[in-house]
Amino acid sequence: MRGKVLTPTKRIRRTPFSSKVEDKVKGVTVYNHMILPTIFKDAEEDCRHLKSEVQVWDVSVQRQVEIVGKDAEKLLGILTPRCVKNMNPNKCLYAPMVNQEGGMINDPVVLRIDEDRYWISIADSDVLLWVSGIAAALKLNVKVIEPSVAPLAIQGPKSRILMKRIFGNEMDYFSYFDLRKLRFGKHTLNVARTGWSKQGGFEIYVEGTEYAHDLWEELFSNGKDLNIRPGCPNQIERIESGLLSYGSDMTIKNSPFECGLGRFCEIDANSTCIGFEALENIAKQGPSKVLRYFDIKGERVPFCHDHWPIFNSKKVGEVTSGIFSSEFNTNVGIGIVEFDYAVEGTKLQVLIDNKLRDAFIRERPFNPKLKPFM
Ligand code: THG
Repeated sequence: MRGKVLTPTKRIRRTPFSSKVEDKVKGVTVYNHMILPTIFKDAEEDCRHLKSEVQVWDVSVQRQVEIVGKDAEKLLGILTPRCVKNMNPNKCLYAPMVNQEGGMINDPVVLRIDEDRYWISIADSDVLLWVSGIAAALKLNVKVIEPSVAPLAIQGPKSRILMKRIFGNEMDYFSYFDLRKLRFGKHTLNVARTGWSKQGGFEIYVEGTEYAHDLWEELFSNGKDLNIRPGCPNQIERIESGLLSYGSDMTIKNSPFECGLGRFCEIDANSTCIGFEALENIAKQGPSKVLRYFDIKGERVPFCHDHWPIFNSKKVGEVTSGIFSSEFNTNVGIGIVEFDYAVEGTKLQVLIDNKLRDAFIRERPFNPKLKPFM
């Protein structure tokens, strides 16, 4: 499939920013039935730039599933094992969603936009249908819709300097995952200190199309001396930083405990969630396999479009994401491995293109910390 043309259809949705980026992108993928840029110059150059400057990402594919109405909090408590009671409207929550067997449905960020109004900022699976189905079956007093919201991520060490030029000194007082309402002309925007990189940054939830291009132009005209560029989530940076990709690093077959999201399952505080009994059982027994990071030796690994089996005489797991990192001068990976082999430093073999390579387990990602702003 590589190098082939993606035939545009109505089902592959463009974004409010497609016209701004389509002349500059070298690669795109489809995520939530919508176009997501993947490469601008090349993955390595995009990564270097992200780590030293500021980028604006069209992450419209991070669709919002809006729950609004009297039973909104109740429904949210059914949808995630995270405790969402009296949720702080000034804080985003990373909140795994699971099915009745405890299998991952999605790993979204949740925002409380108003008293009875929440946005579930989803990864790539059809959450709108899942949530609508549950609301309908339980006859809850809510509306479930996909509003016209297109997140723009401003990422990189210079992102705060840029945001201050547009939104003022308030940007100095944003902690990680804070959510605020900021003014842009006559508009009120939801802005959070989040984003799918660990280089520092913000996400602006652009509503409708009225001011989308003005905001884009404002960012780029204020960012000239900061070497601003359009960008996109970068595979090298996100694997180094241990940020998980739903559909790649985990699927509906994995429990949150298997994919390192056990700490977001507050089953002692929320017994109303779908999958509660399953999660209680898995928590009691402990998962039989767990997510780990990998240092894969040898030459640069090829593109990992599926997964690579992991062996210790027999098969003991799978690497689900892997790429060469020039910062760490090795191949970095994410995968799921049987518990007995998951200890820091354990040497295993990974099968890539019919050749076994040595790989070492890491319990922490290569870049374990959020990088400070410049
Ligand atoms: N931002 C928003 N929506 C999103 C994403 C995002 N939707 C799709 C996808 N990304 C959802 N998945 C993730 C995965 C990881 C994180 C956020 C969304 C993340 N994790 C941090 C980590 O793992 O270190 C922090 C988690 C925490 O400690 O709370 O940021 O990026 N709007």
